[in-house]
Amino acid sequence: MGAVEGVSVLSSAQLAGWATAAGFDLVGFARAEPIPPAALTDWLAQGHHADLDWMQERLEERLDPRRLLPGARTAVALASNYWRDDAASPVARYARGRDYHATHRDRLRALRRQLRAGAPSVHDYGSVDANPVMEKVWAVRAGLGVVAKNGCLVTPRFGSWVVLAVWFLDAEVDAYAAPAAEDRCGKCRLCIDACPTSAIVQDRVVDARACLSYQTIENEAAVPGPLREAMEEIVFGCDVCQQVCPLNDAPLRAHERFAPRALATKGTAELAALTRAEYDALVPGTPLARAGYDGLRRNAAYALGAARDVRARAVLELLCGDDSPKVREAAAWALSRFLGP
Ligand code: B12
Ligand code: SF4
Ligand code: SF4
Repeated sequence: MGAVEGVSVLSSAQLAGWATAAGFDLVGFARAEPIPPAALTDWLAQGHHADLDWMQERLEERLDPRRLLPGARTAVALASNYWRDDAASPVARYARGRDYHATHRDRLRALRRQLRAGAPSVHDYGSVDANPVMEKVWAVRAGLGVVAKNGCLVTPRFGSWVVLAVWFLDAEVDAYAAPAAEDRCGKCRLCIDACPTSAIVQDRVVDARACLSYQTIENEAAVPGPLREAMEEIVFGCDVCQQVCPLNDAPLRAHERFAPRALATKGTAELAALTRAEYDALVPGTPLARAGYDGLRRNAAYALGAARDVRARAVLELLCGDDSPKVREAAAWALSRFLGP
């Protein structure tokens, strides 16, 4: 560690070594300079955040890391590949294994331990998803990849099959990345055309209100009619715009932590028929907990209705008498798809 005008200067090679040892697949460094507000404020002004009200809060912190960590100088962008060649599932790939929030928090803790030992005067702030941090922007600035038309960060090595974390430091590093300025999509628009709900409203801009990821993970209210009709084989999260992407051609197999848990190996009808005891036994440690028992079965009922899967008639009839109003409503709607109103 060195120092210039009272500010510590850390070795980027050493930090990268710590990040790799902690389990991250990609690491890059950007100067922690403020983010121009227009893209975020326009997105919010259009209502693209749906009812994710926390996206509207703490905007100053979201756009300027020095509000989160006084004197922040460096953003360390970190990514983990989660792609594995597992069987098809109605659960999005990122959510099949151990919850990545827990994995990334463990990895950030390991980094912080190294920092405390190696550079005790340096302060830090770590973000995994839920913090007021624009993680894709930092990943681009730190040279990990570019934001593609599907709105995802796409990296040269793992395509877009990565989840992110950001670690701010009030120290400088000896080498910063030049952000990749290139557009990797060119004339391609496969993701825009394949999106089952036209949620990619312009290049790189996703309207959460129409996105099945939002609808299946975040929306506790009833999913609007035309959107449920698009939920065939989609129960938790959506990968369609990543699945069709040619930049995702040759991903590498991810760490064992991302291996599918038992809950994510179940089919749609099995998820609809889950008992509370099975759910309670299988859900801990997985991202599926976010939907809750009723939310997961509601989504599965929608997906069976979207597919007009007559084999699921018995389970749907059972769900019509469920304690949860939203499960009952989804099951009745699904049955009406092949039995009539
Ligand atoms: C809100 C949110 C959502 C919303 C909105 C999605 C969205 N695209 O914004 C919903 C619920 C729909 C969602 C869905 C998903 N999400 Co999400 N989500 C977030 C969250 C919390 C904030 C994103 C945000 O700030 N959006 C607001 C917009 C305005 O910001 P932005 O997209 O970053 O846009 C900036 C840049 O892209 C850039 N930009 C925009 N347009 C252009 C154009 C050009 C030319 C350039 C140069 C730059 C540029 O400027 C913008 C603002 O400065 C982040 C975690 C975090 N804290 O960052 C995860 C995050 C983006 N999600 C993630 C994932 C994995 C998903 C899903 C794949 C999950 C799934 N399988 O169901 C889907 C993908 C949907 C999609 N196609 O984008 C990962 C993305 C990993 C990756 N490789 O990109 C993140 C980073 C979480 C994490 N820690 O890993 N998500
Ligand atoms: S995650 Fe699904 S619904 Fe959302 S933009 Fe991508 S393809 Fe469309
Ligand atoms: S499918 Fe085509 S347009 Fe969409 S992100 Fe991939 S390369 Fe870009």
